Amino acid sequence: MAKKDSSNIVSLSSDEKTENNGVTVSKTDPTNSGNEYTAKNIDVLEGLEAVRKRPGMYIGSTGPRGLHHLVWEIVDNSVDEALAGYCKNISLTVNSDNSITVIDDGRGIPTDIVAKTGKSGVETVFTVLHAGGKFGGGGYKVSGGLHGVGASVVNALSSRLEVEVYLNGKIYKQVYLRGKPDGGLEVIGQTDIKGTKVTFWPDDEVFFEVNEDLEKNHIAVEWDVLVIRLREMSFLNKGLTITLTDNRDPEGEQKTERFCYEGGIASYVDYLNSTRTVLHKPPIYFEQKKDDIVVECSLQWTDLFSESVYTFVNNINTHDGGTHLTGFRNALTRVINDYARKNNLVKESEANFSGEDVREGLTAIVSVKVPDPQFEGQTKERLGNREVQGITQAVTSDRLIDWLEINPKPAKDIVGKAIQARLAREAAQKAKNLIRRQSALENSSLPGKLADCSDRDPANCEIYLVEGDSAGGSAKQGRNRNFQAILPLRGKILNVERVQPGRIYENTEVQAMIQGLGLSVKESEEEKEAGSKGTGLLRPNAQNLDLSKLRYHKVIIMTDADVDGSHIRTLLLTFFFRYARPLVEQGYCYIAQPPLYKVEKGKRIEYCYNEHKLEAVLAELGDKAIIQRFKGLGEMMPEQLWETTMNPETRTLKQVTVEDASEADHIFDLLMGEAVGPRREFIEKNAHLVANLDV
Ligand code: TSJ
Repeated sequence: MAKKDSSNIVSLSSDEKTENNGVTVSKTDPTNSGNEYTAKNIDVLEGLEAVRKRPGMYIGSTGPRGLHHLVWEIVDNSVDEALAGYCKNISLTVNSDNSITVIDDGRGIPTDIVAKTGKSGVETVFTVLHAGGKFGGGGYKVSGGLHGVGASVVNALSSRLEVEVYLNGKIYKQVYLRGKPDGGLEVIGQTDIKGTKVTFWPDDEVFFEVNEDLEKNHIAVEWDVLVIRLREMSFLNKGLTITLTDNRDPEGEQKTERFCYEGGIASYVDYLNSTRTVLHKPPIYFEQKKDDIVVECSLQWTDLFSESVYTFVNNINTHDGGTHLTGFRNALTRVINDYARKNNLVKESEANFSGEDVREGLTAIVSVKVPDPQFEGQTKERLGNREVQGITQAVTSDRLIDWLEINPKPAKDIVGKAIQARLAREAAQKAKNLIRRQSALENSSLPGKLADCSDRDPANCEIYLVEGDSAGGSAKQGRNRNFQAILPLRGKILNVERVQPGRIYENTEVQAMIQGLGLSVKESEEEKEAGSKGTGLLRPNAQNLDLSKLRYHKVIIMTDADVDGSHIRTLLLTFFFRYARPLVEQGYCYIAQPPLYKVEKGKRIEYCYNEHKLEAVLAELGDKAIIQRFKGLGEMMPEQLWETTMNPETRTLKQVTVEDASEADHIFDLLMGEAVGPRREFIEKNAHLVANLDV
């Protein structure tokens, strides 16, 4: 795989070194002249200046998500090294001063001079935009979405960065301050290990959050975010050990977790299905290489009604699927239909299973390694490489045919599940047609619980989806009825995973949302192909939502700022993600931010949206101040609710992105993969993941 490309690297002995504008260059390199170095040096500085000027362009945001992005940018380099087969252990430590250290036992970043830049490999990686992995070439690089912008971006956005390389028996070290070398790459000692260690201090000038009073708050990486992604990375890289340590506890207590899964993505499927009833054990697993493309899949059917299929390219989650997913799905549909017919499990007169029929209850991971991945779509989360489709399809077909042959008992159960799914689909279609007819009669019927607004122009209008009747009451009184509608949802909306797709419409809360929002359905491509006449079923991953009759251009989820509230928010986001994704994609979905506390002293009233702010306010107002904690929206006076959460002049709204909704869906899956007790705990621990959407 990644071989050293000697044409790019000129080894350098000390007597051949010369300095040029602070850049160490090689005299022996015939392709470079002094002037060129100067020009290149300026280029480089401009590059890193540009990163500091517009960090968002490179890492998406300067909030929590951008901060975590820095971590992944560094970790990805070590994972690449593991992907190339040279690294077995990665450790990530969050230090007490909020700096982050990543260590791997790979080959070590090359220290030789790179001809094109005239700098050491190390300095090139940290100071030249997009220089990562320029040596060697080949191999499978992480380079999707915002990933792969390079270590130089992390360097530019860190107040300080230290790198140590353990190579050739020596310890090399270099330090950078806000992206600029603070001295050269120096040998500081001897060693008999190999690897790379990087510590960086994310720049406080760049990363912060602004609170409601426009004050800057420091932000820090979050344990749970790191755990979820690092666990996923070790699932995706069979046998790779990743250790996470957090040394930030003020009492000095160290938190640490180690991830290593010999079963790779089969362990991932086991994990996701740990509380589900499965149709066969262990999960199906295969890995095969064809024309430089590695296809690795694991799949297991459960008795659930939904499908949970996650796809990855070079360890990156491709939320929008792509050619690998299409190939995988095609293989599945064909092979299972063929198998069912060959073994007389379906009658000749019966129609084929649809793709959705065979995927009902399926949990699967599809992970491909592609040398030059092309990412498409709005969020660059869909794989575009055409060649991957046929290869994934061929590999999946071959291996699935073999598995079904060797495992006739579970094979029969899987076909049985598809038969049930098809029956349910046909029954649901009848029910749906009934609803159609009803709504055709009552046409503009709106749910009884909806308190509508008077304005009829959707562009001006907002609807609040509110948890519970008491909060609904406060919201109805507090709102501006000209343009704000309130839809109270009673209790928890159903768990869309445990319900047959067609039957979600039987849930009154879901019906109320669909009718209230004015959602309708276009015929899906799959239904068109199947030749069915407008079944109009909203299906998982549906792109067939018709938003032309959407009644409000802001759909605002307003739930309590507690654990149950965040659970309901997760459920709603999961519902939107699976059944109404265009609503999120087109930016119509928002989350309201109700305050947690009210502090009063004399005439002065302050609302606090988090504990930090509460502490600051209490410190300022002293102990004469009075602490009211809002346990729920229903406890707030209508005027308070208006002032803090609903008034466009004073409120904060967070717009939900597809990524957020997808994350909620994924977290939801993880929640359901846990046992009941731990699941509850997990929801509590991760409530903030959904709460702190970073826009
Ligand atoms: F880039 C970085 F600074 F962010 C970083 C890189 C951070 C960390 C923690 C590790 C790494 C890193 C890089 N680990 N391992 C490597 N390997 C290489 O850069 C490397 C080594 C040898 C060859 C070769 O072709 O001989 C090629 C590469 C890419």
